[in-house]
Amino acid sequence: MEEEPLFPARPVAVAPGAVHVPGWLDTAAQRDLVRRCREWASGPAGMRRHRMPRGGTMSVRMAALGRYWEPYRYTRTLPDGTPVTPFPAELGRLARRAVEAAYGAPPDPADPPYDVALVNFYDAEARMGMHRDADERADVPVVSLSLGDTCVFRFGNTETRTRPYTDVELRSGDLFVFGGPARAAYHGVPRVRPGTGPAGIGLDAGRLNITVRATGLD
Ligand SMILES: O=C(O)CCC(=O)C(=O)O
Repeated sequence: MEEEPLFPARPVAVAPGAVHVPGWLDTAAQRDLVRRCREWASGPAGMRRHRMPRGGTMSVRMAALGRYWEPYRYTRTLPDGTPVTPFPAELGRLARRAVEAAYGAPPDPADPPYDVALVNFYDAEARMGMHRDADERADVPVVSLSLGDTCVFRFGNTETRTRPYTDVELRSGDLFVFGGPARAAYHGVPRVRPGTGPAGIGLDAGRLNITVRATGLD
């Protein structure tokens, strides 16, 4: 029998506007998302290791939904003109529920809609450096879902890539939302803990992260 948390954890405020909701997705929801990630990863914009403008290649593999993303811009198509997999309506619905779970209130209906998602895959060596999600025009909370191996998620401040920051262990099924005063905070993933993912979600190794965002672009 699969183990579900008896008392689902409550939201934990990491910083003003930044909320961690441990164990938000149950096993069935995680399994469903892993299956969908596989489909999205086989689409035209996934799974790529992007080159950084200053040289170097990201260790994380990424798939883009809704719009193509490469450091540091969104485009409607891939560089060769191939259309990107459309943004799945189910992710928009999930993101709105996530905001409500984190903040205790539904998103502002006047906000631009969620319209893009990045699916990140981390193997045991992959990392993500401290950065801000700054390519969106809309000031709408970012919704981040974790699947598979646990990682250390570093959530910092809006001024510098360095301290002060808080290290949070994100486990499979966890939700992290950052908006308002935390929307422009630096964040990154300095470490993944290989072999810590749960059985039964269809991911034998590695970590998947889905971030859902509203670009506010036309
Ligand atoms: O993998 C994560 O938890 C963070 C991903 C992230 O920071 C991003 O996609 O911008």
